[in-house]
Amino acid sequence: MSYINKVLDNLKVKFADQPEFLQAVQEVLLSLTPVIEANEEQYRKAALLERLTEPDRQILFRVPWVDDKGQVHVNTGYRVQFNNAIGPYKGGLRFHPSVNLSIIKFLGFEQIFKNSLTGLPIGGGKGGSDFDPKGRSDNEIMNFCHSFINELHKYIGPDRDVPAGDIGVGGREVGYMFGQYKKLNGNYGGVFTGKGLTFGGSLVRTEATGYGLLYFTQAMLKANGHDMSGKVVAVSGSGNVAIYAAQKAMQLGAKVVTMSDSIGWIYDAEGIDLAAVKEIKEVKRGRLSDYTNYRPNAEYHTEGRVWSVKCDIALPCATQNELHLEDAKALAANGCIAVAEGANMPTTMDATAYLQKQGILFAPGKASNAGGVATSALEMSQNSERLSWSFEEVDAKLKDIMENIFAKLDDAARRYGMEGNYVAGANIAGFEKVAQATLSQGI
Ligand code: NDP
Ligand code: 2IT
Repeated sequence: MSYINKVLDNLKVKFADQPEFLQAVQEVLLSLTPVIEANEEQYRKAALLERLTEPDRQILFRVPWVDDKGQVHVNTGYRVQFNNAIGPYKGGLRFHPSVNLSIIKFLGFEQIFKNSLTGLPIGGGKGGSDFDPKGRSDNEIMNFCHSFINELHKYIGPDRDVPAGDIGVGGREVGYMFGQYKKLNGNYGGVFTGKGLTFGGSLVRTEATGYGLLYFTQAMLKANGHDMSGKVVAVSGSGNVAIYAAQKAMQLGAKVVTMSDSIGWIYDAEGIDLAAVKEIKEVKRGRLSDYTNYRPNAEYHTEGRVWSVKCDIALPCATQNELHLEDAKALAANGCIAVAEGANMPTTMDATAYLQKQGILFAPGKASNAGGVATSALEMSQNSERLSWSFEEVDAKLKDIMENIFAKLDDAARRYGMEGNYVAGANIAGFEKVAQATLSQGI
């Protein structure tokens, strides 16, 4: 049996209850086949794949907190410190009721290769909680964040593990967590990224994942004889990634016609009014169903998904497994030329395979959404040198990083005779650096 199949078979038995983790590992390992086969004896002996798929450590903890009525609640906190071969653990925190160990492990595993692709010295980690922030007051959010850090602070630090945001965790939550960390540790180290601009945050971090997604997409389109200008774009999600992806797409001359949240989706044939979406989502923390109050001609749907709309480019920016095979078929039938993932693992494996087979350009999230964590690493650099760079400076570095990532993927895919297969390119390029660092550092 091949080394990859042996490792996958063992993981399937051991982690049968972790479907998202198994999906992420399978997607990476299967596309590494030519690299592993070329070094099979060495990697087998060093148990390299076993070491890469078993986290360095997993921290699970109780998070008790008090709501505004005095009721005590208990949630579970997670931090999976997956791999620090190339730098301190780095990755976001997700607060969503669906969070469990499988989801945090899949995200942490993806993060290893994503962070490697940025070219910056950051390892892979991820954390979060099954806490549901929806409908909670500021005071309740603060109580939860403080309690979460009361335990997590023991395990993080600027050279150890640097968390940031993800679903349900933005500037407000990072501020509360940083404040409590500082109180408990008595130092002002850059232990979080995505901080407020008045206390060590970096310009462009808020926009970085969405902007980076478009810089990557633009590079991929250009290499294949296309351009963003004049394109019709379907975006899913209406959170941090989706909003700034839509903004940059519009700046590059495209028309964004859809967005979604966990209840429904909007179609605005004239082009999404982003100021309205920002007011609904960023200011009121409300529902997209309100969008038709701002734009009466737009449609609001609670059935189906945005992928049924005719578009040239699809940008899934909400959550994992939100673009299925039937959606891929609808996109292809409607003449879509490119799918670029803003979210982590939003496209199912069969949908990815279908899109690639149809010749649709496909950008995997671990490459195309790496702009967020890359800018986090730039925030760490600014904190270390006690300086703040201008918006233009950070934005230029972000664009450069995303274009470099595209070039790395393209090169890795070509080296192994898989030109245009950016999934394989991302996994191979991300893996090569981590593998080399791991082997160099011994057992
Ligand atoms: P936000 O919490 O800001 O927004 C998430 C959006 O996705 C919201 O519109 C939300 O709807 C929707 N959503 C969340 N869960 C579901 C679900 N189960 N079904 C349908 N819709 C859902 O998160 P981000 O924008 O930060 O994250 C979006 C994706 O991008 C995630 O996959 C994340 O891991 C990934 N990512 C984020 C980065 C970052 O820097 N923030 C960096 C790289 C990747 P609602 O408004 O109803 O909650
Ligand atoms: O998935 C991701 O890359 C993030 N949520 C951002 C992580 C970070 O440390 O900025």
